[in-house]
Amino acid sequence: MGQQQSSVTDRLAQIKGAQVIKSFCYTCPWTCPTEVFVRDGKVVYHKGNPEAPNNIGTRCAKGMASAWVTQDPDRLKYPLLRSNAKGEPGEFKRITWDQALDFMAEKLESIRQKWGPEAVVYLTHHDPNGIFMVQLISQLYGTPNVSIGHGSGCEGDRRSACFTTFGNIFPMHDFAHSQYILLWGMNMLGANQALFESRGLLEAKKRGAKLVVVDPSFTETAQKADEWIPIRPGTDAAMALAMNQVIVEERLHDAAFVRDHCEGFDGFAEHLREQGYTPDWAAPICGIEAETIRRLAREFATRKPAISAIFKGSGYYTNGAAAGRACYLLDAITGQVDGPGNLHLKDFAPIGMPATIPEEAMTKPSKPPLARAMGYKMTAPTSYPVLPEVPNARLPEAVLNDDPYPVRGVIVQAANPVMSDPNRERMQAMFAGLELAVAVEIYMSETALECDLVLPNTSFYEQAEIRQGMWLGAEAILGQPVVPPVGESRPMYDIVKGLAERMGWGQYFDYERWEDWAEKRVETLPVSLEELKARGFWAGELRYGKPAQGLPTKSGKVEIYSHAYADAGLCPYPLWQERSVIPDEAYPLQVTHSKLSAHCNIVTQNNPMLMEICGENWVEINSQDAARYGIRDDQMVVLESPKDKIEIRAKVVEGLVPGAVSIRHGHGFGHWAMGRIAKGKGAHSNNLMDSHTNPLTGTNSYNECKVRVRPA
Ligand SMILES: Nc1nc2c(c(=O)[nH]1)N[C@H]1C(S)=C(S)[C@@H](COP(=O)(O)OP(=O)(O)OC[C@H]3O[C@@H](n4cnc5c(=O)[nH]c(N)nc54)[C@H](O)[C@@H]3O)O[C@H]1N2
Ligand SMILES: Nc1nc2c(c(=O)[nH]1)N[C@H]1C(S)=C(S)[C@@H](COP(=O)(O)OP(=O)(O)OC[C@H]3O[C@@H](n4cnc5c(=O)[nH]c(N)nc54)[C@H](O)[C@@H]3O)O[C@H]1N2
Ligand code: SF4
Ligand SMILES: [Mo]
Repeated sequence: MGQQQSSVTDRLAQIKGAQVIKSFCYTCPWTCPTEVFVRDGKVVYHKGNPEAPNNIGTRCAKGMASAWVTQDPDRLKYPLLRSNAKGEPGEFKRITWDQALDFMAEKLESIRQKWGPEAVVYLTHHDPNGIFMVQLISQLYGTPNVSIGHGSGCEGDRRSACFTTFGNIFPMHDFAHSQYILLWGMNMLGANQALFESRGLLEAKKRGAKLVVVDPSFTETAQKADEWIPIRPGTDAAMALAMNQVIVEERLHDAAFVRDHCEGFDGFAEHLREQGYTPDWAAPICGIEAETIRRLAREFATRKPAISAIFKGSGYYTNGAAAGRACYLLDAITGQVDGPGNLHLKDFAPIGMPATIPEEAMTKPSKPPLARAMGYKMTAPTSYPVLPEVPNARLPEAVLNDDPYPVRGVIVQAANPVMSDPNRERMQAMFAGLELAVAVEIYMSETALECDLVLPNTSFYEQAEIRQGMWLGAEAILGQPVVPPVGESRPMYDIVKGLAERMGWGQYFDYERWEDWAEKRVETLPVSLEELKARGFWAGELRYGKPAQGLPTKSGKVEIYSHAYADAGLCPYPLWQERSVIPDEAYPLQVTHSKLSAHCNIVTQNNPMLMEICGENWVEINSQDAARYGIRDDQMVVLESPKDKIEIRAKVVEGLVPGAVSIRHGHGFGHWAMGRIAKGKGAHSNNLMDSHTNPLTGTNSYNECKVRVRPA
């Protein structure tokens, strides 16, 4: 098949008179390998790489529209320095790269002198080549505060659940081989994950697998499901614990698997009994009948291979860490871990670091990372037991109150916390309070507007990168520059090289061409750079059955009993707790969020093709609630929380739990910066919420918010 497909590539290249370069898409975090067709320095066509297991040649609408980024007139072209007072929306003047890097190096040095290296934080999400900055700012400069995975802004709860249970930070999903798929708010056909996973889900369904979607909303995925379970928001932990209880009580668990590969099954059985986590207990909490919970538990335990999977749905609340663990414990006690058709414990490719820094040149941090120092002050250690990343929404405490210690510099790359984190006002106040705020961006983003220095970054079409591929097995993928940089924009490896030269560390970043560092990074891979360039990816063997080989948890086993929790003085088994914000008479509706298929986060709203498909966001409201509050379909409404209000279009739907509203892609629209197409379209919802974080993981809790609604 590969050969046949690649001849299609050759024919297309001939017809288009174009050169084909293997690369990958980074419009969303799933990084599909691609073939990019280039003629006269322009992208004339691009498609999925047919040989790559991630996407098998397919792409989504966002990826198909992505080459716009190489020609968007609103892209940042030059380094910019603020020319007005902090706290006001920035006015900027153009400066040279030399001036920009001198300014940044001097500020970094002065912060280190005054406050220590830990007073600088580096945040990135959409993180091309963030690893270069991590090596500079963490290993050499000496701050422990780097967040390259953006865990607390995103899926910290899911990662922590997977990490504490299976010792793996990145769960993937072998849906293609499943017989029973239980998704807890994971909207695979709306907010798509890796494309082979979405395709696998649909293939499994065609084969006769059962798909059950637990979600307050009748989502794109629920619409394709055999059964939609309209759960009350923030109550997944209760339902999942009750399902565990049925499986244990009726001895439907996998006795051999829990004996050989798990720690703590008997203790968990006791815990469920003691706490009284039965379907009758859970039913009124979740709004799901006890008999349905019982039936689903029995089905899940007996129709194998099965998978119980989560993404952000359960993690949007302050009780999301326990919910995530409870959902994964269904996989654990039924022995459905890392086999074909199960939750898959991803293997990672051994990609080397770009810089070799000798031990004696490294600066050891003298203070603990913020994730530890800010930790939940429960019992003994003050620490987030399970997520070693900067808790974003609490960063203003360090900047504005010096709690737990002063932070004075923030470097943000390819993330936009002023728009994506809860409580915009607090984030803006934080940026105003910094001695150095730098945005490395492709647009003048809402966060860049608050910064001192804005550095234009190349897009993924204009730079090289080697990174982990988003496939079940180990995989390395290569992104290659296919067109020249827009304006004077630079890739991170050049920005870091310029900074390192000024800060006395130039010898560690002494590459001339990108191939120089790339050669080094692939030394540890069983493939040469030439082979990677020709094929675009390297994929290792797909391995199943890791629990039998020992897991990187403290016990080496699947931890039903979590040592990480126990060591932090917490209950080692999941406990049910109410979330923080409960609707009341004044604000009777619970906010939920969900993403849209034609957009990715706050990345795609300046793309005219995607905006033509979906040009604004909206709020969904159940028809009963709409009638109660006098709301008509397609009408503009005011959504008001105790903190702020927004005007947004309403869609009246049947498929939503009464008492909840679903703001679709609420953080991604209503831009007041970015570009001409994005600006002013739709409504931005994140200032409705206060800065709630999950007490165990430090993750932002975007749905901790209650509102009332009225016609605008
Ligand atoms: N097209 C597209 N794809 C994307 C993205 C994108 O922006 N667009 N973003 C990417 C990123 S960064 C991420 S993190 C992932 C996120 O992937 P998902 O987590 O699948 O996406 P979301 O839309 O954030 O939330 C999923 C669902 O959770 C439901 N939900 C809300 N509250 C609850 C609850 O209490 N219980 C349950 N069971 N469900 C609940 C919502 O109704 C929604 O349908 O998607 C990635 N893929
Ligand atoms: N209310 C609400 N809030 C949410 C969510 C939600 O569902 N609801 N989802 C949360 C989730 S899951 C996530 S992951 C976060 C995402 O939010 P963030 O982590 O802040 O990041 P992104 O949306 O990925 O991208 C932000 C910035 O990256 C820039 N960018 C795009 N490509 C490049 C590039 O190649 N180089 C550089 N330097 N910059 C680039 C864009 O211009 C944009 O300003 O939002 C979170 N916030
Ligand atoms: S899934 Fe993500 S990486 Fe793949 S084509 Fe779509 S936007 Fe690009
Ligand atoms: Mo995310």
